[in-house]
Amino acid sequence: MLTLFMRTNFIRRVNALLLFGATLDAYALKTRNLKRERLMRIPCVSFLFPTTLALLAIIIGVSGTGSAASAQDASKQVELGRDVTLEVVSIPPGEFMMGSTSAERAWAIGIEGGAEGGTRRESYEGEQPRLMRVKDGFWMGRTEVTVGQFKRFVEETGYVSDAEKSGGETECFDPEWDGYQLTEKVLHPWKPMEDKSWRDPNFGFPLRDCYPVVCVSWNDGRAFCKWLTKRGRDAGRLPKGLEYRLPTEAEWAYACRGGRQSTYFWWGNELNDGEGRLNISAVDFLPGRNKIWPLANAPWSDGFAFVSPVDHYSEKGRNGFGLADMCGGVWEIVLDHFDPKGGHEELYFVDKDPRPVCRGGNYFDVPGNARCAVRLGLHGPSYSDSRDGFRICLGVPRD
Ligand SMILES: [Ca+2]
Ligand SMILES: [Ca+2]
Repeated sequence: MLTLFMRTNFIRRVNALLLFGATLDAYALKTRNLKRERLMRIPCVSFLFPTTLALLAIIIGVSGTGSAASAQDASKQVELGRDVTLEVVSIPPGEFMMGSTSAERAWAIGIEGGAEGGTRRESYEGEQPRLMRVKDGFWMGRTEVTVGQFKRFVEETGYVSDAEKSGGETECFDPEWDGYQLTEKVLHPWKPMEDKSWRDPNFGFPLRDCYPVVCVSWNDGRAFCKWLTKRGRDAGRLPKGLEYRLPTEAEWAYACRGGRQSTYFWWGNELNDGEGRLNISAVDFLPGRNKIWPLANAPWSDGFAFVSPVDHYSEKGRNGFGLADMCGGVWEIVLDHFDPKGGHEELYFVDKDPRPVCRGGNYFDVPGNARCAVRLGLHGPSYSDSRDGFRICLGVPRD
C-alpha cells in the first residue's frame, strides 16, 4: 500500500514538473521567430534549467522529502541593480483546498489558536474548503519584498508611496500604548500617523534593509511590480508573455500550502511544530519593555516582537515550495479584491469600493490568525500599516 502511495506520489510529482516545464517551453516556443543563437541567450532558456534540475533531482532521488521539496532547487536571482537582488522560486501548477473546515475555525478561536471568537473573520474563509486549481506555473518571491529592494525601486524611479503623498497616512505602533488591561478588551496598539512611511514605520528601533518593507499599499506593491516588469523588458531579460505582479489570492493560498492540500499551517496542523519556523506573537519582550504582546499565544520565543529579517528561520522556515514567512512575518497584500464570502480561483475584482485582500498573518498575530486560510480585506487600495507588506510573483498577466 505504501509503495503504491509512493509511486502515485512520484508520478504526480513528475507530472506536475513536466507540466510546468511544458508551460515554460511554451513561452520559449513563442520566441521561435528569434534566431537560434539569440534564443540561447535569452533568460527564458536559463529559466528551463532549474526546472530540469528539479526534475532530475526527483528522478535521481536527491530532492529530500515532501512532494514540493524538489521545487526548492528551482530558483533564480532577479537583478535590481547596485548589487541588490530578489530571489524567485518556481511553483508548479497544481490543486489545493481554499478555505478551512469548521473544526479548523473552532481551533483558531480556541485556547491554542487564540483568535477572537464571535467575529466575522472565520466566515471570510468560506463556507467549507473548496478545491481550486492553479493551472499555470509561476515564479514567486522566496521572501516578502524587503526594505532594501523597495529602496532600490524608489532610488531609481523617485516613486512616492501612498503614505508619503500629501494627506497620506499609515498606521503604526503607538509608543504611548499601554493595553495590558487583560480583564477588558485589549486596546489596539496601532494608530494612523501622517509623518510615517516605509522609510520609518515607527518601530522604535533602526530599520534594516533585510526587514520586509511595510507601510506600503496595494497601489505601492503594484507600482513595484510594474517597475520590475519594465526593468526586465528594457534589459531583454523578461520572457515574453510573463510579467511581474502581485499573486492572485488563489496563487498565494496555493503557494502558502507548499504542496499540501489543506492543513492549518504549511507544515501541518500542530502549532508546536511551528517553533523555529515563523514570527508571530510569542513570548518576546517588546523593545524597551519587560512585557510581551498581551495576547501572545505561541509558548516559545521566536526572537522578535516586531518584524524579523526575511527568511530568518532559513530552511526550517521554508515551506514545501521553498517559500519563507508565508505564515507570519508580515501580512501579504495580493492582487484580488476582497470577497467576504471567500476567495476565488480566478482573479476577483469589484467595481465599487475595492478592498485588497491580505494573507498569512503577521508578527503581532496569534496562531489562529496566521494560518494558511486566514484572509482579510484592507480598507482600500491606498491603505497601509506597519504589519502589511507584499510578495511578488512572475507569471502570466492577470488583469
Ligand atoms: Ca514574534
Ligand atoms: Ca508573511
